[in-house]
Amino acid sequence: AGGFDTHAIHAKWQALWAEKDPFRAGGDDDTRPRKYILAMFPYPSGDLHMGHAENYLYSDIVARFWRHRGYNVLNPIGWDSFGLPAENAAIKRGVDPRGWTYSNIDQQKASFRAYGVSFDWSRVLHTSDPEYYRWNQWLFQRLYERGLAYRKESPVNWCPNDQTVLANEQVVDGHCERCGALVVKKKLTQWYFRITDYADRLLDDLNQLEGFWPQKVIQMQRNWIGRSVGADIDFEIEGRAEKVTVFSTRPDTLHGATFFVVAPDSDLAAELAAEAGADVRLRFQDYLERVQRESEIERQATDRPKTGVFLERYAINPVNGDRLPIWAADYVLADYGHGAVMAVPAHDQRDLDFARAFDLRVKVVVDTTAPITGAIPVIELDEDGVPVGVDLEDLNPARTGIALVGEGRMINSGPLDGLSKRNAITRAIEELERSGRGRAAKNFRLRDWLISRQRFWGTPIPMLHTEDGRIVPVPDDQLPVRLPEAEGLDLKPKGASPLGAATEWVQATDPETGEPALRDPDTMDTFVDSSWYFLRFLSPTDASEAFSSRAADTWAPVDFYIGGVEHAILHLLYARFITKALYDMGLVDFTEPFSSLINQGMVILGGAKMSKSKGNLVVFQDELDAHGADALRVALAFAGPVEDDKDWNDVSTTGAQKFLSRALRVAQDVTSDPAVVWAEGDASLRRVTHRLLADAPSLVEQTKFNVVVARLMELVNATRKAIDTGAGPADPAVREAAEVTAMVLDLFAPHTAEEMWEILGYEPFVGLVPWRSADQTLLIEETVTAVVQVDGKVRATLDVPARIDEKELERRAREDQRVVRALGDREVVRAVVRAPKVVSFSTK
Ligand code: ANZ
Repeated sequence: AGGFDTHAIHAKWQALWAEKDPFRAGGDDDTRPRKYILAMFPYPSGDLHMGHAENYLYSDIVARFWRHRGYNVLNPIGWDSFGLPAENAAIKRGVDPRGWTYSNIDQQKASFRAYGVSFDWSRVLHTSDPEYYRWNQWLFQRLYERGLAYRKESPVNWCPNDQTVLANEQVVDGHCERCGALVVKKKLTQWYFRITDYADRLLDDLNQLEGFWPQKVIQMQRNWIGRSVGADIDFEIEGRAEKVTVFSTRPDTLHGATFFVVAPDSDLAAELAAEAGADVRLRFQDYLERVQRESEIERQATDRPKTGVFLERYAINPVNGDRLPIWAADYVLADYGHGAVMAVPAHDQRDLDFARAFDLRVKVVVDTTAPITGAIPVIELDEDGVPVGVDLEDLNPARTGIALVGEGRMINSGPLDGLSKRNAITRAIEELERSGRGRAAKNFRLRDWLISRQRFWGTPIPMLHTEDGRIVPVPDDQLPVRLPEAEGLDLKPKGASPLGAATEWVQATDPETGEPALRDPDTMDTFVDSSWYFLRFLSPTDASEAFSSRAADTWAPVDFYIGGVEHAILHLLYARFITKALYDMGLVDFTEPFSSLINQGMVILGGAKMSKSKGNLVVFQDELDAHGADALRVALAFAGPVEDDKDWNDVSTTGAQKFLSRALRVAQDVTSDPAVVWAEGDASLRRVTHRLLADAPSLVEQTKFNVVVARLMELVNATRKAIDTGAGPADPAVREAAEVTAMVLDLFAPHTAEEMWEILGYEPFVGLVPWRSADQTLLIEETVTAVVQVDGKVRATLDVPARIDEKELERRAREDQRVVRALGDREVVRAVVRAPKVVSFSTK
């Protein structure tokens, strides 16, 4: 377009970048300050798509910016190359997942180069390389030594169709995300990482990230970790020797407990049912089978009818000796707290719904009509502080169906009577501890991280199972435990890892006794791979350690991290956990891996998510071919704020192309040589140039990339005008504007920027040129005199900035006292505003 061979310009600079590798990070002797810029590494599922185009554009803008600012920038790239899609593709085609994976990686590498991304190509890593996953195994051993990796039997999500374990996030509304089959719970022995040991720190340290991470992500992590404080309370069970403990956030309501509920899928429920009568056992079995088909989400839904089975057993309320009937009901979860609750229907909605469904007793112990100082009363109070026209009986939950969850004063609670809810909680815990019937406790929603997968394409778990049933780690000097060839293995999911059938591979030797042992056939969740990859980039080829602690001290944590909000919880939480574990091992000197985080929006089309199946996919490679990388980059950067979704209908590649041609023509039209004296240039064009130099840094740091592009367009237009109708092509200000355009345009359109830089008479690379500092004297606002007329008569003059907009000028005119007087009480029916010179008001 516009007489330039876009394709040739792109090819030329890509070849030169490949040859000279100008964007490598500086080494140890580099004294510049450092910035570690990272975009979440891609999964090689095919070629790059528009989501990648956006993500890596933004990180590239930031990386290029800091290079111009004089920083030693690390902007690496690697591939998250283990995982299911490769395995599924391999199963479908009967081939090795390796081939599929690495050919996609090659394609993505070529596409990144074609997109002009300034990566440090000397640090490429692939998590599926033994040189990488060896260190996953090393990490596993370090966690195992500290008791942070362990095996346990517990109920896991099981897809009966795919014959495999699913992570919680792979279960959608109770069904398998991939095949749609109803997911069931199955008890399996699996490896876990003890992330719950870090729950408090993972929660508390979020405070440090306030203002640097999106608030939404911080909140999602807080909810996911879900800390609750309260008490553990021990209950006697009639006919049973051991007590049963429940967790409650409301120990103040213990006097209001009227029944007791156990999770149907808990060991306790099975034990209690086993000792009950035959018909109870039968009903319980039926119920349990039904419950096992439900997902956790369904079970926690508040709007579904309550179900349960009375086990014909009783718990004893420790404070008043009441006999509490024990029910098994699905709204109590087996793996939260202790899998059992004391039910207080008057003050807990779920308990109340259940009590009303099965006609159980409701006992109010908090008078929510009683005024509490400091709390906002829900009820209108009269002068004496007594609620107007409300009687506690009016609020009786048994009749209204509404639990009394608010503030109030304790009643029917013996020694707690009269206390506020908060004081009563404290007192209740003191009392429980004193009498040995309970203690302060806290609980987390967070579960330990199940990392075993019955898959082929992942990191083998480096553990051995001996004939006498011991579990022995593979010693460090025998790592990596390499994956065998896929050839000859049936990768189809069948309930057990395909590696178990690799007869030669599974045979190993117990390093302690020399006896035969079997390898653990499972592989690790690929989130293990991505939990520490940002550290591997610091010494990616080091064969002696996972990462260099010294390099970590100098480069990490990551200064700027960008990726999709779909990683708001899992990846980011796991990376935070592993970072803290490494800190405790003395291997890194920081506790948070990512100092700042940005979630980019999605590229959508016509308001909808793009997908192959919907047939609304805009193909990255097609756009590159049609418009060139620079036009695509500029169009995406210009389409809107980073965090917003961008509708492809608003992404104008042709507009971007025209802008880039205009910029190139400006460079071509410059007739002065590089030796000009800037100060002799046209002042009004220089002002535009220097305002951009002054404003762009903070705009980039606030990721307002679209605004910077708009300002570049403004500068190119101003330069064009100066060449054609103003100072002329030989004016130093024109050269200066063109040079600054090239330097700033490098963030967005690096090929075009390099081309301009060359046209302007310089050696490559504009990508490495230091940012010019803005001349402060040019930033002082130019003022002009505006005239204000009322009904044709000049009533006032105002000194205003030359760049004032019409709205602001009108506002100032209306506020001027002389104008106010001239208008009197007459009404303005028409205002004509010509910024910055004239405002004319007409009255009736
Ligand atoms: C008595 C009580 C009275 C409760 C009251 C609440 C209000 P969070 O905040 O989510 O931690 N609970 C305990 N274990 C449970 C389980 N395994 N499945 C389902 N519910 C369980 O919730 C803690 C509260 O949830 C606990 O406090 C318990 O009910 C219930 F007016 O105890 B509460």
